[in-house]
Amino acid sequence: MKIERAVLRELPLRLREYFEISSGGVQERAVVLLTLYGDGVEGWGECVAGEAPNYTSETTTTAWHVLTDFVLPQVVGMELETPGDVLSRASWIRGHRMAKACVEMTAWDLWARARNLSLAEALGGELDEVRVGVSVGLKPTDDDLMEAVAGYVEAGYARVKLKIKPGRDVTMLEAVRSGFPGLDLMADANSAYALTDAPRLAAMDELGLMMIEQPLAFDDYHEHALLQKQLETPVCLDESIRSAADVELALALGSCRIVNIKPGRVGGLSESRRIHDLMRSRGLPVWCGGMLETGVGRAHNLALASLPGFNLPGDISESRRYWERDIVAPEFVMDRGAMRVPKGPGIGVDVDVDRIDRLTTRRVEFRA
Ligand code: OSB
Ligand code: MG
Repeated sequence: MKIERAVLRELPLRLREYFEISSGGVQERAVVLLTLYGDGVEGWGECVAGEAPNYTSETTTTAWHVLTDFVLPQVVGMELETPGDVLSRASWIRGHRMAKACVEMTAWDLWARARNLSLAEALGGELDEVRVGVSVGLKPTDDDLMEAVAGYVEAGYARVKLKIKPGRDVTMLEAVRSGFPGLDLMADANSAYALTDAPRLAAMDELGLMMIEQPLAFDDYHEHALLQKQLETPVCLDESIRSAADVELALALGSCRIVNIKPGRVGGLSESRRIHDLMRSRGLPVWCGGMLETGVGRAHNLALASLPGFNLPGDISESRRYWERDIVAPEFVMDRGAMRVPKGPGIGVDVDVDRIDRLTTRRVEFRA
């Protein structure tokens, strides 16, 4: 199929709650959405870059620049055999995986719709529903955190992830653990620690955490390997993993035992599937991360998480955990800790284009 047209939009959307991680916080999201057209259908995708470069070096602004000045002009007009082909003309571009992933994921939706397949089917997904968890941001006090966790446990989430940083860690986690003894619980440091903090991180071994996510530097493998040797709790890498090659390196060094896959971070769904296949072939678990997406990005994540190797609950929470009102219909809801994978063509949800157009603050269009 030929990619005939692309429309890139940016719109502000306010999270219901301020979300804080060790490296910064956000409430006003700048949502970047791409639409690709071809064969009488359209595909939708979302760029997961944040507003500030505190998770990876990309931002919504760098993604906008790379998409409009380099990637989209090369992609529009090209013929696709498989969705992954869309990036063949962009392979000379170093980095900018979130920008590239946005195009690749949109091409997957387009391609699946043109074949009347759900995105999950197109990817080889097997599960009809996926177990999901929730990621809870840093809160000012332990009381605030306990209240938030109680609400999510009540809602039925299959596991709870708590953001940590030095000073908001062992004591805070102990409080949550004693309040919720049987809860599937994990911690995410977003690179807030140094190897010299190993004893502090080892103190968390007593808490029965499923894993500690990205304790050390975003670009480090060696020190994560040295740390993993000192911990019983599995290390899960997030920020450090940009590709299947990175996973090979991390496994060879012993830097982690679990990998979080975010298609936006690794350059798209094709690379996500390679990571899934690699981890599965080693008998190691993966789970799908999230980037505070709207329903568009969430739909992509959910389809990916229907692959059989996603054996731990993902950061794929209900629409209402993020937004007063989502931009897709139906909104994403959970039933007893699980979310149904949409069965309709492509991402399987309707995108509210009228509302998106009303909210859009910048828009660029490319035609073949
Ligand atoms: O580290 O997983 C992370 C959000 C923004 C940046 C980094 C992370 C997160 C989350 C949110 O944890 C997960 C979600 O989308 O629910
Ligand atoms: Mg993380």
